[in-house]
Amino acid sequence: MVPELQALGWGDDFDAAYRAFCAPLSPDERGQLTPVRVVGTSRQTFRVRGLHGEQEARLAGALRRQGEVIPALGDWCVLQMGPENAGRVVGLLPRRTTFARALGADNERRRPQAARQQVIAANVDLILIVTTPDADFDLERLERYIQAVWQSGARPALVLNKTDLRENVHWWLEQLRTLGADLEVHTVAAATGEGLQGVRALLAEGVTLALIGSSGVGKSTLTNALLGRDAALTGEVRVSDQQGRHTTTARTLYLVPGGGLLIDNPGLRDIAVWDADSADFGDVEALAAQCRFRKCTHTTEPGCAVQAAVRAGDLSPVRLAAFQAHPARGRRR
Ligand SMILES: Nc1nc2c(ncn2[C@@H]2O[C@H](COP(=O)(O)OP(=O)(O)OP(=O)(O)O)[C@@H](O)[C@H]2O)c(=O)[nH]1
Ligand SMILES: [Mg+2]
Ligand SMILES: [Zn+2]
Repeated sequence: MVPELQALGWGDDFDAAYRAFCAPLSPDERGQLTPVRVVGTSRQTFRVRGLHGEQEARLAGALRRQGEVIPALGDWCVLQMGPENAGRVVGLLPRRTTFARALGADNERRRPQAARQQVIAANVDLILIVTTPDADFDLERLERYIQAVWQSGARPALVLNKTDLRENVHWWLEQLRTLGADLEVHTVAAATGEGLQGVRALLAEGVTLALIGSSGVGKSTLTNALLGRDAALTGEVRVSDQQGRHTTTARTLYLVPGGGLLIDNPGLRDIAVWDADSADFGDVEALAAQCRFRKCTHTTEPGCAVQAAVRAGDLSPVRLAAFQAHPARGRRR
């Protein structure tokens, strides 16, 4: 596999999906295409990175009309190359993981036609939930975050930051351990560099890691420490109530020197998580019933009705990813 793409998180599954996308095209058409990863998003354009470095790209009209499949940060896309920064995203490859938040009723009233979930990041392998030994510390909220991460298909781990502020770090650590025996917990002080080697070790070649947590817990400070440069803006926390100021607003996927990819998210107020128990995948299950194999995993099997529906545009790859990541899925079989 191409090393440049591998460093960006490419894998056999994306490769197979990309080939399938290209298969019906003429060699000429195929020659205009290249796989890219979304490394930055703004309202109208995407920043994408692939074999030809980084560039801005627009979403092809046909894709834009299918509101549900708008590429998100971390997505692998098919880019139709053009003259400088005139590339167009013409395809979205199926996601490995989808970290999304349900949109509130308020948002739905204003944009009734919009998708009911907002994808925060796609194809993230590991999500570090950052908290601090102070007023932010809330085991119940952390538990909700952990659930949300599992639902996304990614693996959760915890980071207790600002340990330089406490003598009794051990006590806080014990509290976090009650959240799960196999849950990895890292204690760090991002501001001083203390304890970072454990987090650094997670950033292997091609691994995508994302940071979530309240505003002010030090996600951007940790990002800068891992990148070795001041890439992300950081902000003081308010003295009055210890709350952060929502410093981070832009969303970027950084390439970490030495390997791995990192997403520094804006502080979450609280995630209205995609409700696991009420999720209804009747449409996907009806398709799955038509697969050739009873134990089909709907990935690469021949005769898979689910993948066929995705290819035909009848089933959104986002929805399939949500179905694949769903914790209750295994139980129903
Ligand atoms: N004492 C101490 N302060 C820290 C540490 N890490 C970060 N801070 C401070 O905490 C404040 C907030 O840090 P940020 O990195 O901006 O927090 P954030 O999580 O990115 O916040 P948002 O972008 O608003 O979500 C800054 O003043 C940092 O200097 C640490 O390890 N120890
Ligand atoms: Mg920040
Ligand atoms: Zn199948």
